[in-house]
Amino acid sequence: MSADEPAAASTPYGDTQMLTSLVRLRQALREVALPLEVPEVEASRTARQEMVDQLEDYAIPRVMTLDAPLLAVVGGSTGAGKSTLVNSLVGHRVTQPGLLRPTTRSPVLVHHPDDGHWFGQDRLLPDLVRVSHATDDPGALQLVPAESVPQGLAILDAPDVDSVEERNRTLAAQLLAAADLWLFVTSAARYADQVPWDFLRQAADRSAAVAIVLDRTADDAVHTVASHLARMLASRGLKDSPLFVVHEGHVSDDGLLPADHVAEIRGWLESLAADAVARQAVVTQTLDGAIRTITRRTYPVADAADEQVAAAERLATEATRVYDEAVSAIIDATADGTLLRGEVLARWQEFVGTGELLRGLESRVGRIRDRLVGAVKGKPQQVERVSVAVESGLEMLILEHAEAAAERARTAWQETGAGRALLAAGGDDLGRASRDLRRRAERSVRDWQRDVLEMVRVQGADKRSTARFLAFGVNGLGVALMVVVFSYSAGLTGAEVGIAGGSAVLGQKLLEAVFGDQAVRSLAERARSALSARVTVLLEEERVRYTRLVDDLALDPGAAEGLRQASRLVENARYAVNSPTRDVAGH
Ligand SMILES: Nc1nc2c(ncn2[C@@H]2O[C@H](COP(=O)(O)OP(=O)(O)O)[C@@H](O)[C@H]2O)c(=O)[nH]1
Ligand SMILES: [Mg+2]
Repeated sequence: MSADEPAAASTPYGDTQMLTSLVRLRQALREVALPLEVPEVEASRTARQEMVDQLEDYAIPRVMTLDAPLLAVVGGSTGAGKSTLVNSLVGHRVTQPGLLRPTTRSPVLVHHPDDGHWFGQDRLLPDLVRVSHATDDPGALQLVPAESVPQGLAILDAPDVDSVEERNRTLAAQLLAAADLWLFVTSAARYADQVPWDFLRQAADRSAAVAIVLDRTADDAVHTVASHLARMLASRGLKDSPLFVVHEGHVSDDGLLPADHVAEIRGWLESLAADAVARQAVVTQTLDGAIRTITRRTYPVADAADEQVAAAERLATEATRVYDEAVSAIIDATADGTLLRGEVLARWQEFVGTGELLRGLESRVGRIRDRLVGAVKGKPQQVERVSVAVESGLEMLILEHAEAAAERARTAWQETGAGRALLAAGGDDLGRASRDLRRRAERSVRDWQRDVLEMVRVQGADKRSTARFLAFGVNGLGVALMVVVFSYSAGLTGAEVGIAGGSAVLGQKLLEAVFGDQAVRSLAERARSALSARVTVLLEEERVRYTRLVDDLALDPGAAEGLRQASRLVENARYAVNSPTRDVAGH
């Protein structure tokens, strides 16, 4: 036996370029976030996890310790004879055979006593706790030293690939992904089953070294089954895999088959263990295949990461669009005369009076002014009523639009799985305006009214004592300015004067009489943009309830490219390893 020959020392796989690039790839895979429920995301998550697992369980520790013993993992269907085969190869019972099974059982790894240090916790399969006795813990790996196992080779009895227990199936897959060599056991009864072939197809895809064991097959069926099986293997890319037949035999009370039934396969394993070059070839084939497959599989995961970023952007854009529209709709409605109806108009008319005041408005400004003064005088509580009507009119307008926007944003998000999941996670009823919006809108509208009064006050600083200013007062001029703002874009002038428009024009004339045309235009402009700003802020807080859900995902738009880059570095390292310009010693 030559197991401790330093074969790996001369293997280019052992160089640091490969190791560092694999570690970096694992990191990049871990960093890719796939939180949004877009179509097919579950498959991407699974793929990513499988790759991380295989890097941690196998590829990285394998590259670090290339001269570790070859690990043969015995896999296959329930009752195929795996455990009996392992016991028979070892020569005594090391693993529990039988059809009556506990729901889970920790896998058993049998190795030569001198090889024990290769299988510590920090090596292959680091998440399986090493134990020295049989347990029912599927998170444990039982290590069994046995003199009869050749140095340089270890055998692992894996759970059934088709176990009724999902945990067992997952563990079987994890263990096979960490194998240097698959010893895949099947039987006459099971060799055509779908599940084992799904596994074998994966092995073929990643060029894992596979040996097939046809077990528990009656002598008279061996020829037919073996030739059929060989054809199936050939057509599935496994024609180079050796096929061993273990004839159905009497199982001893110790659970062992007669030694000669397993002699051929035992001899093959021993010669592999003894031949450092052949053993290294098996390890390298499987390792290289695993690494090649992982690099290839990172690209769809990177695409999935891009898709996450795109989906997040679509959701945020959708919510933003809905709320932008709501802001525009509110701002339009505050300027197109919409607000000069109902309550606001009625209160305003009470304040300024109507009818005869409107008649001849254009031609007799001076006289109207006098009459207005007369009409306004002594009615301070009516100014207050206009102000209250404006306040509730604006609030209602804002609430209605916020309510409709919330509903529309929810409807838009409901259309995709990603949106639905975010809405569900969002907890609060996002389809409604937020509960404190009414309170915030109230405050905001009052603040705006204060803004307007302040503008009037500042504008009138040098006119405080004029008769006109005094006649209307800051409050009276303030509501007039609000009314002017509400008709701002309506173009309600001259010949088109209706009742609402006429009232607005009246407000405008009133202001002009005090401040002059130019000043009124600028006041109206400023009052209007102050209102727009406040509405924008209010609705922004409503929108953020949606976009925060997306922002909280903290998706990194560069993650996908980072992953592709990491994958390319591994490919480069593989190329360097496999490059024909490199001699055997890896120089
Ligand atoms: N007669 C006979 N029984 C076998 C043979 N191999 C396995 N068995 C029995 O089949 C059952 C299942 O075998 P086991 O090794 O536990 O299969 P596993 O599920 O693949 O591990 C056990 O009761 C074994 O004793 C064989 O070659 N001949
Ligand atoms: Mg078993």
